[in-house]
Amino acid sequence: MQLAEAQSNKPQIIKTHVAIIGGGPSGLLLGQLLSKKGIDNIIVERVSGEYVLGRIRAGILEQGLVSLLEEAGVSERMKCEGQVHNGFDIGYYGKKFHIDIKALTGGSTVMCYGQTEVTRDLMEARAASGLTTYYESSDVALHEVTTDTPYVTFTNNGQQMRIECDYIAGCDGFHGVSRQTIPEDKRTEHERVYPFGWLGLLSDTPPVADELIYCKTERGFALASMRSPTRSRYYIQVPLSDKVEDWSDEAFWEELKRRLPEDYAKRLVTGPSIEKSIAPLRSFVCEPMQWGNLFLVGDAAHIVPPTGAKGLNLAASDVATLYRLLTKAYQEGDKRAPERYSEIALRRVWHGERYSWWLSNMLHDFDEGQVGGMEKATFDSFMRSELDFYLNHYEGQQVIARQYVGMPYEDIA
Ligand code: FAS
Ligand code: PHB
Repeated sequence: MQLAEAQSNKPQIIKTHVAIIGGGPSGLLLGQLLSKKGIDNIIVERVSGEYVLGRIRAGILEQGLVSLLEEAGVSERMKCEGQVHNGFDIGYYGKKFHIDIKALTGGSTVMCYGQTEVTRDLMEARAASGLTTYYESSDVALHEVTTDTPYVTFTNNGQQMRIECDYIAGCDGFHGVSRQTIPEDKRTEHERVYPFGWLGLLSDTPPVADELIYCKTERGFALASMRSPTRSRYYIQVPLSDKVEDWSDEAFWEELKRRLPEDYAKRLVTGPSIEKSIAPLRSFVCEPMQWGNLFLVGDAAHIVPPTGAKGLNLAASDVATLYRLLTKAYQEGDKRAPERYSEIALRRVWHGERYSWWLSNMLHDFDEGQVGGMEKATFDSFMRSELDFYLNHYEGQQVIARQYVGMPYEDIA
């Protein structure tokens, strides 16, 4: 064996406090916050940074996430370019209801600022901090996570690598390796796969309204969102059997017009799509969210249908909990603090899961014969009446608004 080959097969060993698997928003935000507390960390990411930025995902940030980005020192551009939203509309079979979240919650609002931009800001801050990220890594594997000396092995640029650390944060999304590291008989996975998907379109056209519009119609769900005053993000519910190539831009715009309230449909500005994709919808929770010194964060532990704009925001509350507990361990010597992560994180995760499942049931058209153990027509009638009640009562609108802005983060005493 050549010397060079022998060297590349001999793992290069690096040490850090926390090894972070995944360089999406969860991993990047956790890394930035830990670094601010003097807790060293390394990110191992499977794809390139450009590929991560190419994913078009979430658009609504809860106040909790906005505050975390401020704490991480990466909120400047968001404050300049993001748009504070005080409410949103719900179109209900052509009727329009305005949910004034600011009035209904005593002042809370949400920030409209794309996940792509959050990720870009975090990447730039990480690079500026000189923190290490190994992009385009393969064969990532987690080892001895239930001991005090866990480690991560992977291949990067042909070199075998080994990170020796105190803790591993599994921020590697739904298809990552971290959740699989928890023995199957030690984890419980809850799942609901929805019988439809969201066909999303991004266009450099002015948004049809200043705030979001969620639509429930006989033809199915639609959502009008945005990324800036010149860039719009739209979604329509489609059958799972649809393929994105089945949908021309023109067909998309025509269907969206049929689902928007009439006054919005009339003023919709259409244009060429710059991105178009179909996302499947599922509710998913893995319990527990930790195993020894491995902690699952964000989509690695849970998935929500995007109806309630909770996916990215639940990832953020996981990060908030984990970083504060790890800070107690390193700065206060409270080595048992991280043991509380899963219990605390799951309380807020289940709130977000139920809210997203509940809104999805009310706002979508279920075209499967049996839903919830009853005929589709019966389920539709129940859901139509439920949404009608919540929209037509102040207390009902308060319930919708309270969770849309996000439940408070638990104090970590
Ligand atoms: P992510 O999946 O974003 O990041 C995980 C990272 O880990 C990825 O970069 C991946 O490459 C990497 N990785 C995977 N396996 C690895 C391995 N073995 N080793 C190293 N790295 C590995 N949420 C909303 O609120 N609103 C929306 O509209 C919305 N739309 C969505 C559309 C789609 C198609 C998807 C998939 C999700 C959507 N979400 C939405 C949810 C989404 O925003 C997530 O909640 C958010 O990306 C969570 O961030 P992370 O936990 O960092 O996971
Ligand atoms: C988005 O802008 O992508 C978005 C906004 C709100 C949602 C889902 C997606 O509930």
